[in-house]
Order: sequence, then C-alpha cells, then structure tokens
Amino acid sequence: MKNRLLFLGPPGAGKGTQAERLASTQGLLHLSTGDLLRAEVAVGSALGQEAEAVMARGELVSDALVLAIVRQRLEGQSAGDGWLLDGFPRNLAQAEALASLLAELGQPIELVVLLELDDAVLIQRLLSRGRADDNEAVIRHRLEVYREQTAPLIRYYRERDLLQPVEAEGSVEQIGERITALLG
Ligand code: B4P
Repeated sequence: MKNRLLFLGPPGAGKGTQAERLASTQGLLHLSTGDLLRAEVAVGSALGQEAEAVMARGELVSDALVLAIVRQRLEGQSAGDGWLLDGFPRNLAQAEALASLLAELGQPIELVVLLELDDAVLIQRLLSRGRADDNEAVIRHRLEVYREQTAPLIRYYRERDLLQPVEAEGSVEQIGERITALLG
C-alpha cells in the first residue's frame, strides 16, 4: 500500500477535504501548508504576520518560510510512518527542495494525486466556503497563480511516473473511493 502521497490541484478542488479523510482512514500524517499557515496567523506569530497579507491577496507565501515548516514536520517522521502532503509543493522551486529533503530522509514520494475540476465549480465551492481569502476577485487571482506556478508540477510529476489524475466532481465519498483505488 502506497503511504507517501502528495495531493495536487487547483484551489477548491477538495485537496484538504480528501486529504483529511484519507489520512485518518490510512493513519497517515496530514501536512497541509495552508492549515499550518492559518494556524500561525491565528496565534499572531512573526511567521503568521508575514504570511497573513500574502494569503489575503491569494499569492504564495515565500518558499523559504513554507519549506522551513515542512522540513520541521517531516524530519520527525520514521521511514515507515507515511504522510500526505496537501497544498505543497506549489511551484517548481518547492518541488525541487522537497525532492532533496526526501532524498536526505530516504522517504521518496510514491504517488501524486491530481484532483481535476472545472473553474466554474471551483469558484462556486470556494464562494460557499467563505474563508477570509474566498471572495471572487481573490479566488480568480489564486486560480491564475495556480496556472502559472503550480500547474507546471503536473508535467514534472508525470515525467517522474508518479502522477494519477482523479475526477474531483461528485460526492466526497465517491471521490474518496477513486483515490483509495490508486493506493494499491
Ligand atoms: P490552501 O489552504 O491549500 O487551500 P485551497 O487550495 O484553497 O483549498 P483545497 O483544495 O484544500 O479545498 P478544500 O478541500 O478546502 O491554500 C490557501 C492559501 O495558503 C494559498 O492561496 C497560499 O497563499 C497559502 N499557501 C498554502 N500552501 C502554500 C505553499 N506551499 N506555498 C506558498 N503558499 C501557500 O475544499 C474547498 C471547499 O469545497 C470546501 O468548502 C469543501 O467543503 C468543499 N468541497 C470539498 N469537496 C467537495 C465535494 N466533493 N462536493 C462539494 N463540495 C466540496
């Protein structure tokens, strides 16, 4: 059973929703850089203060900051434990840094799940969620940032034979079953 996983997809595709579900059924560490950053904002740490305005604009927080958070969490894991990265990496620099970190830890990625969904449905889902960064102008900007910076990772992981696309339309359970079927 594959247990070192990465979830990729546009904002609102349901990465967080599916990652939480799968991590709990499979006993994996769920690492959401979005959730970790929001937690820093909530406690008002120096890191959170730096991230808050960037997130409110729908842009990406600096690579160095996100990498420091991920490194700290993954270093504590033993090889057999398993983890699920959700919302990270978000650009090629983060993907390269992650590859070096995982090589250092001897814990390579086993599967990259790409959640695919039409823009109109994404926008509707995010508008009904109503988080601080979920107004229409910011959502559109997050989609542009995704296309420019994150979408190149689709090719990056396809070339490494790790990518599996999943249709992210349907009920949470249906999508969950599609993902579980890929774990082997
Ligand atoms: P994230 O927290 O990663 O959030 P997201 O991409 O907007 O949402 P996700 O795809 O997880 O959707 P969800 O399950 O919640 O990023 C937020 C910000 O943090 C970024 O813009 C950036 O500023 C910063 N950030 C994060 N990681 C970073 C990194 N690595 N580098 C730099 N910056 C970073 O689902 C969305 C909604 O749809 C929910 O309301 C959910 O209930 C609903 N939903 C889910 N599945 C559904 C289904 N099947 N049917 C109907 N509704 C569904």
